[in-house]
Amino acid sequence: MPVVYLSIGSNLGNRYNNFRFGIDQLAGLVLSSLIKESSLYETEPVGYENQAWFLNAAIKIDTMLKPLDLLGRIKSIEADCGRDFKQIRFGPRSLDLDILFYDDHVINNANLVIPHPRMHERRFVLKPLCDIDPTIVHPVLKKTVARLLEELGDSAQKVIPYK
Ligand code: PH2
Ligand code: MG
Ligand code: MG
Repeated sequence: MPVVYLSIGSNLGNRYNNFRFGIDQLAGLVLSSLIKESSLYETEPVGYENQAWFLNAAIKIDTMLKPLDLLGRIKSIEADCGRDFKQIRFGPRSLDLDILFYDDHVINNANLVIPHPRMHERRFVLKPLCDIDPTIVHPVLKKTVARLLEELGDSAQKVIPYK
């Protein structure tokens, strides 16, 4: 079965409850099963700084859903969590579920780009992903996620274990 890694984030409303909701919904997806969850992190906002810190984690699932079907399911989970899709880019969100990798597929669709185009610049994505498996290889950059995390060096972006 295809293996998919996702990033999950929330910085609006009850972050922890939104977060649990997202994971429970992913765990209940048809034709899919949840394989692994990373630890949970509090992370400094990236891209648009004037907003609350996020809770972030990564998860690994396997699924028979095709990428665009999975995307459709994810969008409805986000909507069910009260996500307002008209909000500013990189701004506050109750629940954000992003597909990072879908096996080693490279997809450049108007609605879906995989691997996620900014994941390799984001400590809040790479750190949790490395908890799950540091040896995953990025199919475009041809580097492990551990290597990508290392290459971020000590750039800002605070990522702190959640109590
Ligand atoms: N998501 C964004 C923009 N910035 N910053 C952090 N720390 N965590 C996120 O999940 C995040 C972000 C857009 O989806
Ligand atoms: Mg998203
Ligand atoms: Mg996102």
